[in-house]
Amino acid sequence: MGPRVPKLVAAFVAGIVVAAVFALAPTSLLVLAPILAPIVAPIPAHAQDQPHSCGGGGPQDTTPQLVSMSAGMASTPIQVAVTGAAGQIGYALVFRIASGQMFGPDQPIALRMLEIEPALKSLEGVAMELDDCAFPMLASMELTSNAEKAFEGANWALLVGAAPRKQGMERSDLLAVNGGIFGPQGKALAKTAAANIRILVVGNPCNTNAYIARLNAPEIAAERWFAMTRLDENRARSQLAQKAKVPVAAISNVGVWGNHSTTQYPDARNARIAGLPVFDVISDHGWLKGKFIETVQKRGAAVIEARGASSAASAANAVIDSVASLRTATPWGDWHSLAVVSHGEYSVPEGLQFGFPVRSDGEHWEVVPDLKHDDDGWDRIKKTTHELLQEQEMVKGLVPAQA
Ligand code: NAX
Repeated sequence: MGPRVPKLVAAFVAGIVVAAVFALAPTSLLVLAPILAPIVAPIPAHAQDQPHSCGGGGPQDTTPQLVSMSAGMASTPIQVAVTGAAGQIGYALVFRIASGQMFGPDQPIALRMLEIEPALKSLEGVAMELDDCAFPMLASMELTSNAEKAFEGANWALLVGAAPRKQGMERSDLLAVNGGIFGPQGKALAKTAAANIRILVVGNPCNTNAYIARLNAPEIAAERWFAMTRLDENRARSQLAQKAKVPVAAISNVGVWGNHSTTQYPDARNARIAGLPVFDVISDHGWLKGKFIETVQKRGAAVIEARGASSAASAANAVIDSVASLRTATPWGDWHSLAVVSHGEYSVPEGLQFGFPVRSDGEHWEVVPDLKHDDDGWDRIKKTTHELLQEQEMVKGLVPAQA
């Protein structure tokens, strides 16, 4: 690593200076906008999000002072539906939404929480605690076990609730049970959500649950559906930062390809540390090609082993990050991970809900084109594609025949 250190330090310092300029002078983004626009184009068109107050410097930026400096007070509440709101991710998530961490501190929130009947009492308790926080921007709460009601007028739907995998359950059983949830929820969204709805599916198996819901809601553009691979990206960024002994903010361009499962491919080949290729900075290439990938793939199980419960706060945090990645412009040259509908990019069959590196201009998104992979990378992408195709086959009966 010897001669690379000065380069690394210089690049990191330069990165901090650029970040500081962006953070301290939001107007510089406006000046740069015309220059950046062609770089992120062409981006598939889809309708705009509700006007919002968040004008920070990128997906990670939720700095309250900057947000309130950059926008006036919004008056119309944004309608945010959260399913499984009394579950452990739900419990970690709704307080952050209500406090303004997802949409900015000036954006009123109407929280629409869906639970199954037996969990409604527990949801009442969550609502009582939300009341007790006296969040200034929490305009209203709807508690219901009726999906159509929960999604009424929703601008965002965060589909967290899902049936857990029980002992002895095959993956196909889990898919069938969850298909029974996500098919009807797709239909309900198509019926009652706002025209500018965007949906993030978290409940597992999230890629295929998103696929099922999307195909049951042909009225909603496919580009409005997302499944969450951001927790995997965040896990990968932390692992790389710890290995390189640099702050996690120095890690960028981490894409997680494919399924949110143990076949996912966290891509260190295209990732960067302080702007430099990871393979130039971390000399332990054996670790990058092996242990790193395996650690990220199996991190969920490792958390369960240690905590006695699956990831909740980190998953809720990744939901906040995912929404921010779509609502704010991706810093120039960077990308984030989201599972989106494939249009055949990187030879991934059309229609799969596939984890890709994605960039956004705050309104529209696109899969980052022209990234290179070595043979191992392509093999891993093929493997995770194969798994998703198998899942697709297993849920054939849960989606309309024409699909
Ligand atoms: P919990 O079991 O704590 O909570 C799930 C909640 O969903 C429960 O309160 C349950 O009553 C509710 N629910 C079940 N069916 C419902 C339905 N039809 N409508 C509305 N609510 C319903 O699980 P939690 O730890 O919160 O995890 C939620 C989901 O996220 C799981 O499927 C989990 O596997 C998945 N995860 C996804 C991650 C990702 O990165 N995509 C990471 C974390 C997590 O593993």
